[in-house]
Amino acid sequence: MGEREENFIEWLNNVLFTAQIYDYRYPVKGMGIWMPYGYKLRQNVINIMRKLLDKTGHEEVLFPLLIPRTMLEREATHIKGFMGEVFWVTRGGKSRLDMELALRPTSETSMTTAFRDWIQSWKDLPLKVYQVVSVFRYETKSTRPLIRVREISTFKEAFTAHATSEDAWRQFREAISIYKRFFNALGIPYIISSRLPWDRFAGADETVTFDTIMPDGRALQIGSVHYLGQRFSKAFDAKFMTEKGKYEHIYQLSYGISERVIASIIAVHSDELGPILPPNVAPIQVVIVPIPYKEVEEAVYKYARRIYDELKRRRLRVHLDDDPEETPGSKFYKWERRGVPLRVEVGPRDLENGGATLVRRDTRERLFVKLEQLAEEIRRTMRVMLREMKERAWREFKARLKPAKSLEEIGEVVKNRMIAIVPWCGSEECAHEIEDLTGYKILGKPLRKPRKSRDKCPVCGRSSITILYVGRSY
Ligand code: 5CA
Ligand code: ZN
Repeated sequence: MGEREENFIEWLNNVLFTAQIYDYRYPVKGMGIWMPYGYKLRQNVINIMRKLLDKTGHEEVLFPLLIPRTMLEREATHIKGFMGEVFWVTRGGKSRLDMELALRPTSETSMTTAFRDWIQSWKDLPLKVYQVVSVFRYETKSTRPLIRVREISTFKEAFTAHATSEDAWRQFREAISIYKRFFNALGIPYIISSRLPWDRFAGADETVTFDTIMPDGRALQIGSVHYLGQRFSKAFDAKFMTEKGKYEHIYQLSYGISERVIASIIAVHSDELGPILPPNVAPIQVVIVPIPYKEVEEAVYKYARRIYDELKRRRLRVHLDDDPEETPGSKFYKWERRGVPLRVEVGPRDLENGGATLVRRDTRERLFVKLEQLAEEIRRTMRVMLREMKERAWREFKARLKPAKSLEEIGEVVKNRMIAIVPWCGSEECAHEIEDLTGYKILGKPLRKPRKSRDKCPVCGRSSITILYVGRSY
């Protein structure tokens, strides 16, 4: 067991800084800085999401950060859930504000306000928008870099409005499918579960979440989809005219992800040295390291530069590290720790043979490739690598899901850094008992239809109709 499993948050914090992704030393609790390399990674990840959303008819918007108190408090369940987490702006210069302004903790209230003004008739529906913004939550649980921040600076939140509940539920399934494609593209394994009623988003009738598992065995919620129904539209009086000329309240959803996705990429694709960035989002896909020898130094550098130009021309994200002051060995180490998926070594032998040596960050496999085939071979290797990284991540993930038949077994499974799969009779009391007696958290139940099985609920002994995922979580 290494640092990654034993002391994951420490490890993550160090790796984020060493790889020059994220600097978590900013002197406000729960707020960190995206460094240039990390910002590029973040941008590449967001762009995958943007493409998926744009392709499915979502449009990007940008709302004000501040929400007037009355607007935020308009839907009762919502504000009840968020009240303790809101940052307030109470002054402007020297004067007290008449109306206090909240730093948005989420945007259901401002979105519904705009929807009321934008939507007149059924012809305006469905409406699907999203934004990528900062939201602020005065988190009271311990803050962690990327994983639990107070300024969530990479919050992608989507909001949709529908004429019927059927259409809203169809959208619910579409949102889940978009997130599946998103996490699959990044090779992040997940379980999808329906949250139990007391664990839903404040103001939602149903919450489905995506959870992955960190190296220390704790679950991390990396995305959620909420069915809001007409709760907000009724509170805000957001109506539309139906085809028959009647007025009805719109049906709504919201769904979101955050920088937890970046933390997960690093956590699931890494070794003791640090991250192994998936080639499709890596800011640098290939680093070229010349290995100069006496006499042929100039020729090697020139050849490396030629390879750089060629790969650049072929639209690869490539970096040439030709600093003569640093040894190749030290460069290898440096770029490995920054997670660059591929390295091209160029030495006198490669020069002689008219090629270069390609090295994978994950398996360290080496391959000599002729110059004419280099760009093509890099692309092929990146595809293979992504597939194998994904398979490895899923294998490790599945090994951490383990059935547990009794409360004692739940304890053992979770202590061994795994998530327990527990048969459940369906009674909410039994679910509460499981949480109270084990001290662990129920992540949720699978989406599939309940079905009687031979397994027994560990609390009441009745037949189970579904299962619960139980573990530690962030
Ligand atoms: N309005 C809805 C949909 S965007 C919403 O706010 N849902 S949420 O509260 O579940 O947040 C969406 C996702 O943001 C969560 O699934 C989780 O992955 C992430 N998230 C929530 N709080 C934090 C936090 N403090 N730091 C980092 N990520 C967070
Ligand atoms: Zn039971």
